[in-house]
Amino acid sequence: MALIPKNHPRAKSLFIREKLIDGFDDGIVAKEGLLAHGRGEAFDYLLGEKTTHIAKNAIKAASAALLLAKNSVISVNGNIAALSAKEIVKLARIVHAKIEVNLFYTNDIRKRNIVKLLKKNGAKEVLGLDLKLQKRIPKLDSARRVVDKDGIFSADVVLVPIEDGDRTIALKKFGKKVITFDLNPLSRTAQTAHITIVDNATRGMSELVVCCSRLSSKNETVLKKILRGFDNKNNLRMNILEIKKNLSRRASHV
Ligand code: PTJ
Repeated sequence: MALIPKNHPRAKSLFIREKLIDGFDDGIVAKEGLLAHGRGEAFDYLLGEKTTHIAKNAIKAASAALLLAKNSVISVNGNIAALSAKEIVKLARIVHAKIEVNLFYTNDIRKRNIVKLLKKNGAKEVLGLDLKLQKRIPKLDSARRVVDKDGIFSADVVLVPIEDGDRTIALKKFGKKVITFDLNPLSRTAQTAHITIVDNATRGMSELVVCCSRLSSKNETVLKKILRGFDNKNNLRMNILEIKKNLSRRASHV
């Protein structure tokens, strides 16, 4: 791990970056995952590197959707495993979700490393390795089409953090409710998902765990009301305007 002084003005962002690099060295993160993180970092910078009230509202809606789900699945790729393994396991426990490893740059060794990491963090069962249970998501060409029969294939709600656009579209067409973390409100994933949490997944996953735990005592009527009150188009619009507002403020202080 590189030596990062705690008082460095960008220390938090640099620590997150180190997690990804360690994840790459440990065979968890794909090389392309480092580039994907860089793209996310740029948007995080423009959003002020904090969980905005807009993101908090999306997190509330995502919590309601996860708590109302009958068969929810958290889809895990290399990046989210390296950033939030502990939170994935906590979240799965609170909302009774299954955990499935599903990679864009598919690689059996990396899959097994991710499963090991999740189990080290307390996961009892992780789907995605059993060849006998493999099924295909229709209308999807990437390796991500191969999913577990008892996991993503039969899920009603799927959380797909740090995702590529194709699968979100295919999952939605296949009738799944899709929740994502994507720092880029303009990406295809962000624009396609039912609920887009525009926040750094590292921060947002912790918030989601807290929010799910808080709302877990609420009844169906309350949760459904929260969900009905959420509009993803408006959510994305507000995030884009937040970036515009931040840029305007900076422009007037150059
Ligand atoms: O581990 P694999 O093989 O499944 O590969 C995972 C990656 C991330 C490489 C793959 O899914 C990919 O190429 O994704 P994309 O198409 O680059 O999309 C990633 C999206 O997530 C982009 O819109 C980024 O801005 C966003 N993003 C990156 N890091 C974060 C993020 N969003 C939230 N939190 C982050 N930390």
